[in-house]
Amino acid sequence: MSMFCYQCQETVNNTGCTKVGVCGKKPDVANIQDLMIHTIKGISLYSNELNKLGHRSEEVDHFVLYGLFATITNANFDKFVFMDKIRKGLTMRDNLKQQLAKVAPDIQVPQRDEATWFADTEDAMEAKAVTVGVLAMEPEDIRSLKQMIIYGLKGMAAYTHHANNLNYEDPQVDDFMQETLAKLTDNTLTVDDLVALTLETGRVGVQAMKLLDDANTGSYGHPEITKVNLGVRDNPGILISGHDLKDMEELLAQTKGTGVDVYTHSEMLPANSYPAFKKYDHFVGNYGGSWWHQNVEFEKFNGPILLTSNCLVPPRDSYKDRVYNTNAVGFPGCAFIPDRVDGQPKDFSALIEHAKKCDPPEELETGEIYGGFAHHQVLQLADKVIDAVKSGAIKRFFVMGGCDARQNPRKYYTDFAAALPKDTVILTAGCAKYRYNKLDLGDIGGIPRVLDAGQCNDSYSLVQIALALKDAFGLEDVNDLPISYNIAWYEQKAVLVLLALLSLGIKNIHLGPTLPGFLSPNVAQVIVDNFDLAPIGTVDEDLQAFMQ
Ligand code: SF4
Ligand code: SF3
Repeated sequence: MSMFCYQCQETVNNTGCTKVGVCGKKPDVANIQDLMIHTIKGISLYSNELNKLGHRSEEVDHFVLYGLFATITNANFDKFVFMDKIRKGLTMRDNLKQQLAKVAPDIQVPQRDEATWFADTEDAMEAKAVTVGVLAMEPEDIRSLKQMIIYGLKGMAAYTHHANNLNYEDPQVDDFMQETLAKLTDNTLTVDDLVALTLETGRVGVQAMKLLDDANTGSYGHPEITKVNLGVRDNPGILISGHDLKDMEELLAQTKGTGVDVYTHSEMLPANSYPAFKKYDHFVGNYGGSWWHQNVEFEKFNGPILLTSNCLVPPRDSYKDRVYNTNAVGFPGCAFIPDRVDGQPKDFSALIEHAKKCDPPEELETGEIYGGFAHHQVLQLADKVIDAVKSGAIKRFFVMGGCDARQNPRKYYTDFAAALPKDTVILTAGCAKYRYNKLDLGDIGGIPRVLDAGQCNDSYSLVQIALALKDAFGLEDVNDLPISYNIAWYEQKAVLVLLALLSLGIKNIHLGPTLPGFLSPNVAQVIVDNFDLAPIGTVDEDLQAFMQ
């Protein structure tokens, strides 16, 4: 076994990637990512104590976020980026240690390996990395819970990073991440301790998603109902993917008047519905489908592509020189756009000049799809929605958010959406929607049958909508609403979304296309028993169960 990773839904045989990742992650990268997590745990052992004493550091907060975010599935494949960060991380850890010794000499941080190890050469780091992987955690149930918590933290870090880019910070969220990372170094924690910490991760996850919702809507306005163009124009273009709206804003501002058009890909689709972006004439619409189509679609786009977060598929040589990464995204040999310095915008001039030399995008499709059904917009339609429920025109809502991915069983979600009775409405968020957002499912009295709240983090919007409906119908329990949850997961942001839903007491969620491979049989049973979480079955069986 040259690596071990089971953090995403496509892990080999739903048990673990041991030779190379299905995602394309090589063993040396997988192992060094494990060492990155080990490093931020060591930092957190000290920073957690300093945070409690009021000696907080934004630099530490952002470093810890980076370590979590960059190790998320399909974010960063560059071993040397991680080695460089780990060196910096060890210096940061030792500085924090000295600072703590000065301000609170009585506090004894447990001298666990995370707090003391050191390596600076590539060989020494690689030798260390293979000793700190997932399987080093024993026994199985403890490993399962600890890893689930780390995956939740990775999702939390990604969302918090995007919020931070918009100058929205929540120290409580950062404190929680560091406190939790510090706790995870403790080998005396019991299953009960870790179950409680899992739910707490979900609770703070709601707070992190709210932070990003506040950041996005506070900066760019509330998404509004929008018909998004799927076709192309005959100017050269830049394609922007991922989740970071600050990058979107700066790219649109810098491309204005250059003759270069801008298109969204995958999880950037919801940017089309924000008032602040709709005003740009050269913002043409959305190109293509969800992330895993990029090998074909990036090829055909012809122009440069900006990846602002996961999911990056290892690029083909034929278009690799057109792939630009930023934030936590990285791939050896691809260009990287550095972070903002002193609040100045990022410099996208290299992409713009590159685009000018490229052909316009090849047309993939034509037409339009609806977007913009985030909480503010839906609540403006609340009377119409409530009347439709009361009159029986809408019988049930199906929350079908989450992730998309490559494998054939995900056809289930297309078939499920198509098979739903005509008096049902799908509430969606995340790239899972691409399995059904181009089907012609019609509308109910002018309300489209697929209401797209936005990116995966906008699952927060779906929760807000559910809570508002609960109040409108005078219900005590959100589980009494005619809403069913049929969630698709792939990477760790979806893990956070799931933990957030569980922490809100939402029961009877169906999760697919498989339950996570990182759940040990006992841990899976605890979740199934306490939350009625179920795997998906066949479309017919599930429809029957949901409609009962
Ligand atoms: Fe395998 Fe997923 Fe890990 Fe990639 S991220 S190595 S596919 S489990
Ligand atoms: Fe998709 Fe990667 Fe998860 Fe934000 S882009 S939902 S998989």
